[in-house]
Amino acid sequence: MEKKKNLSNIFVPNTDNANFKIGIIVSMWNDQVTNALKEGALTTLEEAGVPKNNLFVYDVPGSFELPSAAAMLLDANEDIDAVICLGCIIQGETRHFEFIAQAVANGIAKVGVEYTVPVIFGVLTCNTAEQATDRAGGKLGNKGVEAAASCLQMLHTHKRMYAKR
Ligand code: DLZ
Repeated sequence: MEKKKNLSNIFVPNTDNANFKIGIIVSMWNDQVTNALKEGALTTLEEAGVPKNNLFVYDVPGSFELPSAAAMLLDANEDIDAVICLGCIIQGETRHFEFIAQAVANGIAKVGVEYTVPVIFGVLTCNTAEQATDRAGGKLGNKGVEAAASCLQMLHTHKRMYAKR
């Protein structure tokens, strides 16, 4: 079988993950793609030792809603240590792509800075549907896996930074 190749070098920290509580927000636009991202993220986190009960999955209508849903979750539940945002924005005939992609990227970054916890950008921004499926369990790997790996890396960085407080 052909080996699936992620675009980045993935390092998944696989120890001391049992106490992390992680929110996963999934956009329902292009849901075949985003469900594959979700599966990739869930499998990676569980294989790294995060218990199923510590993973809190929520759907939102589209990627535009990802930042506000991440903020809502962090506001509503102080136990959440990090949030992974998963979405798929595909270029259409109108200018929606640039507005949504820009707003989502800025919004997700802002939530992370405001709450000082990892808020991960697991959003595909593609020119074609084929580019998206290639990156959602296809020949270029799975961005959901990368998002989960980034999340665990950032959680350990956060833990080290806050250890002396
Ligand atoms: C409206 C819209 C369009 C045209 N395209 C996408 C897309 O490619 N990917 C995506 O995640 N969401 C899209 N949306 C929906 C918006 O993100 C949002 O849900 C609606 O504008 C309602 O706020």
